[in-house]
This record gives sequence, C-alpha cells and structure tokens, in this order.
Amino acid sequence: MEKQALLDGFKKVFGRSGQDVFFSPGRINLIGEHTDYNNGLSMPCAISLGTYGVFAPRNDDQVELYSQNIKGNIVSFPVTDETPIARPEEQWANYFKGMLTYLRQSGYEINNGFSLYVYGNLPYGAGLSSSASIEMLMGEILKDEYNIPVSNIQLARLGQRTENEFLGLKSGIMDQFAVRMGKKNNAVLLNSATLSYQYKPMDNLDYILIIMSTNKKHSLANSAYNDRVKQCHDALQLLQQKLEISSLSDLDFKMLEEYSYLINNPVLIQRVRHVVTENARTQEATHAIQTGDMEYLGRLINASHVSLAYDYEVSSKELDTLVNTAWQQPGVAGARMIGGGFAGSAIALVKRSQVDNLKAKVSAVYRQKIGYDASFYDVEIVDGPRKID
Ligand code: GAF
Repeated sequence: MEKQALLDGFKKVFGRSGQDVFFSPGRINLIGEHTDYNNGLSMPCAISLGTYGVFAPRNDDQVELYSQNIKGNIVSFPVTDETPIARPEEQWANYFKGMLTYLRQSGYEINNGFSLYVYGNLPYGAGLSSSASIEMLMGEILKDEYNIPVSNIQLARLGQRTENEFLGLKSGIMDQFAVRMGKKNNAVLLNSATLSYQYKPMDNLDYILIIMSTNKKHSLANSAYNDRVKQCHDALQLLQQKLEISSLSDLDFKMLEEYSYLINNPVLIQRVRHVVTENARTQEATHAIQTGDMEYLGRLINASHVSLAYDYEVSSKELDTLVNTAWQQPGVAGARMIGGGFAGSAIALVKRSQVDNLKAKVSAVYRQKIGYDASFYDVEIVDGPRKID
C-alpha cells in the first residue's frame, strides 16, 4: 500500500494531515497448532500482508479511530475510557481500545488523544491473524509516539490479554508473538511455556509457502476454539491426579501411553494426543529446516493436518478439500490447515516451478466441490511492526 494513499485517506476522513504511517504484519504458522495455550511449541512467520495505521496527535483527550475497510463511522472515546465498545458494527475498535487500556493500566502515561486511520490488506476471515496484527500495530504506535519503555514481550502479552479479556477468546500468545517478533525470511520457533524463541532461516529453500484461503465465513469458530481450550484444561486436571505436570506439553509419548487411563474419555485422549504429537513434530521440523530436508518438513506438515483433522477435529470440508488436493500435486512437499481451524486458510510448501499448477488444480477442484472460489496468496516473510519512512 502506498504511503501517500494512506495519508490522503487520513486527510479525507479527519480533515487535517496525518503525521506518521505504521505497518504491522499478519502471520502464518508453519507447524505447531493449538499448542500455544498448552505451553507448547509453534513455528509461525510474520507475513507481508497486514494492517497500516496513520497517526496524528490531538490537543485533547479524545481518541478517534476510522477503519477504511469497514467504512463506518469514526469511533471516538476519551483516552481514559476502559470499557469495551458494545455496538456490534464497531467491535473492530476493541482491539485498539484493549491495547490502549492495558498499556495505561500497566502504568504507561498515555493521556493525550489521537486520530488513527486504519487500513488492512489481510483478507477478512482468512485466519491470518488480522486481530494480532491490529493489536501489535496499536502497541507499536503507542510505544513510538508516547515514548513508552514497554518491551516487545510485554506488548505480545497485552495483545493476548486483549483477546482473552476484551474479546472473550481464550487464545494463546502465538499470534501476537509471531507478529511482534517477526523477522524477514525467518520462522520464529516459540516455546509458549517460557516465551523463549529462536529464529529459523527460511530463505535458502527452493520451495515457497502459498496461502490457500477457504473464503468461508466462520461465525462459530470462537466458541469451538474455547471448547478445545477447556477440553485440554479438563484433561490436564485428570492427569494431575497422578502426574506432577503443569501443562499437556510436559507429557511425552511414553507418559501419554501409560497415563491415558486417568483421562478415560476418548475425545479428551484425542485432544491430548494431538498436543503431544504436534509438539514432537514441531521439534522435528526445526531439524528438517536446519538440514534443508524439505521433503521431511513436508511430511511433518501433512501429519500435522491429519492430527488436527482427526484428533483435534478442527478442520472442515473446505480446509480438507484444499489440503487433500494440494497433496496430490507435483512439487508439493506438504500442506495443512493453519490457525484456529474450521474456516480460514491452509498453507502449501511447494516447489517454485510448480506454483501455477498447484493454484490451477486446487482452484478447479475447490470450485467444483465447494461451489465457490478459494483464493491464493504468495507472501513474503517479513519483520515485525514498524514506522514506514
Ligand atoms: C488462533 C489463536 F489465536 C492462537 O493463539 C492459536 O491457538 C491458534 O489459533 C491455533 O494454533 O490463531
């Protein structure tokens, strides 16, 4: 997106000039799904699609937000207002308001109002974490404009808190962490137990990652997500009757075998099995990347999808159609659904020379089976939030 077009947009809406332009990426996840809220491993990357914000200070205590995507009213409130915005058509503003509220509650001085014009090019509902992109955009803007000494990890935590407390999604920290810690051409291996992380270079591969979006609307995904979080919590409590563990990620295969009897519920055992195997796959994936073994990485990615579909039960006909069709195409090392599931997107790790064939074949099969079009995005792996020069 051109900086000038964003500044022009600001001027049109607010009738004065914008001061600074910022960008915050979205994310994909190579492997390690539904592990973050179980203190496990994941390997996301920040991507070149994301959210832009044009900022200008005000002389009073009012905050004004405008979304170019929603094209509704300007949402305004005093900087001191800590209550979520209730009107359904203005819920998008809660991501900004949550960050602002929790930064102020953390003791950072943000007392002056501001105007903010927002535009995102992440496809709506594609599961590429537009919400974390917005939260980390707000964090970066407030950190920069108000000179507050907040750490990146704290910003990621406050983004997660915004999801958990302002929006009611009991999500883990992977999305905010991926966006905040994003590094050009690197995946971020995150351990959610310790919030320690390592960068894994992804630029020497002759394979690229393609996003395949279902274009399906998923209104019930949040409640299904919170159900999975609860099931993991319930299984953990049952295991803790005999085991001294603090999360499902403390389990290895042997313990899973030996102690499943404590859970004694087929669905909960499936959920735990996914977490244990997904952590192991993510660990293995780091070796595959280090040794450049893309075939192996692909098989791990495929196995992740199978586990998410059958053990965790968060896939859907739409996601399975994308992934199963991709598996059959030449040059595809692996494919799987990403994010929370049910709708959203899948990724394929594909040889550069076979990208066009992949898109053509998957498109045709998807349209025929599902009845509408899938979308495809080639993205770059990029740095985290920043001011644009
Ligand atoms: C969503 C959540 F926000 C993340 O925290 C993570 O749990 C993911 O689903 C599944 O891995 O994106």
